[in-house]
Amino acid sequence: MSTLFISDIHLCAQRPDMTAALVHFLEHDAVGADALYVLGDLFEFWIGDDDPNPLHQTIADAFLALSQQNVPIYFIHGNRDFLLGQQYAKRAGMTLLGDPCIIELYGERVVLSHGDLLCTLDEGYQKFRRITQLKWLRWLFLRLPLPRRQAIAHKMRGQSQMENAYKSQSIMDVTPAAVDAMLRSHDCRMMIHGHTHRPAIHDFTLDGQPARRIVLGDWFEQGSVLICRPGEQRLEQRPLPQADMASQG
Ligand code: OKV
Ligand code: MN
Repeated sequence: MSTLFISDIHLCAQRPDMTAALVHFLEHDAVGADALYVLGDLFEFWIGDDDPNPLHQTIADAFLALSQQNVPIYFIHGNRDFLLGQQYAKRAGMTLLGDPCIIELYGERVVLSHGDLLCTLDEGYQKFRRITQLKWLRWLFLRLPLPRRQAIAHKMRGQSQMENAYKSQSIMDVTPAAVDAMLRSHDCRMMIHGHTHRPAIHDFTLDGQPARRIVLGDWFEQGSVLICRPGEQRLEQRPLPQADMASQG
């Protein structure tokens, strides 16, 4: 009996070791789980389900195989792969969820979110979000020819990297008041999110009652997974499978 949560894997063609690590996780660790939740930023960027990037098919195949072994897979968009659509979700056997989303986890109500919504002090990012959330602008973007989308996305990522270099760590973390408000408005005492790349279990008090916020880790130098069982949550960092094993699949 276990439910798994991962996020912030940031898959891209430049990190074949990460793709191999995730496929290994899906084929070995996730089999037999009650469910797998992916809380966003599975991919480093996403410019449409029609992108022929072979990495996307490799990952879709691995997720689909897991879902066919009766492990339901749920996906919440991150700030990087927010354009991932129903078409790809179907190919990967995943169900798309909104952000935030409330689930009942072994009898407890839990809020799930990617976490970017909670970083309210990051004004530059929140402006980016407001613009790219506009329905008509997304519609337009997705109708551009693929090379145009690639060029625009490449430019936007370069711009963002320069801006982030000047942002302080505290601006890029969650705002405690935003966490409290999200828990209160959904009548929950537990939240699970990613995005900040600061894996931790934070216990605190909310309106006189114990509350818990679990932050998932990223996959950059290691794997990271939250394993939930009735009454228990364990956050694990895992070394990547050996490179020679990874290349053998
Ligand atoms: C994802 C982020 C790039 C942050 C563009 C409309 C517009 C969507 C888009 C283009 C970029 C996603 C889809 C990407 C996240 C960045 C840079 C910063 C902070 C438009 C709708 F405006 F051009 F019309 N995009 N891509 N960033 O490369 O995946 O999260 S992306
Ligand atoms: Mn993120």
